Amino acid sequence: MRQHKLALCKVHFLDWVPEQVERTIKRYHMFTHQDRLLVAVSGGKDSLSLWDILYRLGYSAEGLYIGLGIDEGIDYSGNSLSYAHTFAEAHGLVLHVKDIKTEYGETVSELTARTHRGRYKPCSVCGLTKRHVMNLLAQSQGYTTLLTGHNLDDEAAILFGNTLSWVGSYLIRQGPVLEADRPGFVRKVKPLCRIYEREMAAYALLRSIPYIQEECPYAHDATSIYHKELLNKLEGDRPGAKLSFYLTFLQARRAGLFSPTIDERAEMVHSCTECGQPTTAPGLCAFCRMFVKSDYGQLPAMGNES
Ligand code: Q46
Ligand code: ZN
Repeated sequence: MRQHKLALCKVHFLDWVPEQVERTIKRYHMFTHQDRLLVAVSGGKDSLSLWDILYRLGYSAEGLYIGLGIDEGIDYSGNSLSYAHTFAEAHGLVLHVKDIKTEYGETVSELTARTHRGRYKPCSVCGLTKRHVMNLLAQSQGYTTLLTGHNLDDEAAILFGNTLSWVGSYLIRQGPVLEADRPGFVRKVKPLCRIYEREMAAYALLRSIPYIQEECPYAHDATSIYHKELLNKLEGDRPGAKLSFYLTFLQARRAGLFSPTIDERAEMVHSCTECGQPTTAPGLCAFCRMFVKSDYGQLPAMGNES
């Protein structure tokens, strides 16, 4: 690991990763052993490894798998669900499964094609759907904290995208912890935010965690992949650049470099008239609006929100 000037054998690497995650959990006051934790599990290496690390650290965490119905010839969603199931069963852990088609009548692919006449990319529709379902389940079942498997590469790419266009409202909210500072929102945390993607891949491999290797068929369209490639070039020349980019941003944010606008400070939170979830605009939330067939109004710009 050139970025840490550190070389470890398998045994020590498999101890090092959970130690680093535990330090991150404590450093950012993410949660304690008394919290009710819900991990968003996609069947990929990051979320399954996160669940594994929590298990090894003695935290009790349940999983949530969201069936998005992404099936572009490879049954991506079906395959990823079976990896999530396999892991949960092997460790005796509870996995909640929410299927979008069953619950709402359409898959993410169908929704993308229908709503907004295909003007939005599947990732925008998917992101909105996942955030809605995660918050709804976590809140309705009394979980205190929602955990996602975003790693350092994910966070640096999101930060890079938001910095390129200086999206202040996202920059101010990006970080290891998103507090439940508005009614109806569950606290969200990212315990892997300081671990490189390569390190997570090595962890999953060395722990022999079976996970879905294929990329989501829509991933090639995601701008974040391009940003990751750019950052990888930088990291190749300057090991540690990604970590430093992310950590110095957090420092700047803590120092008050970004502050909410007057409009954002005055922003009210309403309850969606359909699902009861929080929304900043009165009436339907963005998710429920997406399902209303006659409404082709603006979706919020969601691509870079994590
Ligand atoms: S699952 Fe969904 Fe990702 Fe696929 S459609 Fe895009 S956002 S790439 S993490
Ligand atoms: Zn709603």
